[in-house]
Amino acid sequence: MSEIILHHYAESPFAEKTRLMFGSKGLAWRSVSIPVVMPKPDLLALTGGYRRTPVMQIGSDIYCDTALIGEVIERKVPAPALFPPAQAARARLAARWADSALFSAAVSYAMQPAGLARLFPDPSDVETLLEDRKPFLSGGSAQVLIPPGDAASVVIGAIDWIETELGASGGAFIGGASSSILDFSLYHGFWFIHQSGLLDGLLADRPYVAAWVERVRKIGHGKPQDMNAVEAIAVAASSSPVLPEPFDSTGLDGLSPGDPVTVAATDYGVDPTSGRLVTATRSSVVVAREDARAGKVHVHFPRMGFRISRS
Ligand SMILES: N[C@@H](CCC(=O)N[C@@H](CS)C(=O)NCC(=O)O)C(=O)O
Repeated sequence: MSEIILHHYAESPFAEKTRLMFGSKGLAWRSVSIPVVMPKPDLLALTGGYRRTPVMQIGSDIYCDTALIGEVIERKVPAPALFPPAQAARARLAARWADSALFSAAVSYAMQPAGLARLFPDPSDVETLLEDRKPFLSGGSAQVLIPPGDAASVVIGAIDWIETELGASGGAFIGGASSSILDFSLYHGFWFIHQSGLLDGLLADRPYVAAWVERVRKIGHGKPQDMNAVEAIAVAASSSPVLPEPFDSTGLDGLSPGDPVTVAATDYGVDPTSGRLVTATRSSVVVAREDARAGKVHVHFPRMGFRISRS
């Protein structure tokens, strides 16, 4: 099996979610550092347009979005389960809320003046970041940054839910004795607030959440080893994509394999990837594209949260 390569940057909450998912499964993986802001020419050589963080590569298969990355590594290493079958719906539903509403609230909370000073000691970095993320505030269906009061309500509410549940269940993790997607999706927003120096104040009288944060942190990142982007692109160029899963036309409005399509996120960071439809299942879609440096790559996206359009 080709190695798992993660394209990410240290400060990204969704990358931290993924690093912990890898850690929970004890994975060995290669770590490619990508820029925090555009341009990201090496990443786009692989994705063809998708710019969000992180992206997972296995050979010449490129997996976008952490919801899909979780499902793919679950198939490779089923235990311990990220998605325990008996919690299949509730775990994914709660993770989806955490990855959208709680993530936006956590980032907005952390970026209040006291947090910004800690996150970005150089104020010009804040300006660069906000300029880069401007398109995230329009064009899609969701805005990442929300007003501070709204953000505080969501963050504090979520902390109180977790405190009550862990106190009542006596579980080490949200779903019970083992970690699952619920822990990783709920945790990464708090991790970002922690980076801003503002988490301790929120958890002063929330002992169960404080202990859980520490437990999740200790899961660690598995076994990462650095790789540079040029090497990763060479891996793609010398590999062939895996055999596609059977095509399921459900909800595809007459599209067939081979048709030219674009696939783009619907919430924010909506930059499209163009190519030929390779296959679609009820849960994922795969687009083939040629890149001058990476050669023929298959780019995989989840169906939920992404729009497939004929081009
Ligand atoms: N739904 C996506 C969200 C990813 C996301 O929003 N990542 C942030 C970083 S934590 C991002 O892409 N920011 C812009 C960038 O890195 O270019 C996922 O689960 O992967």
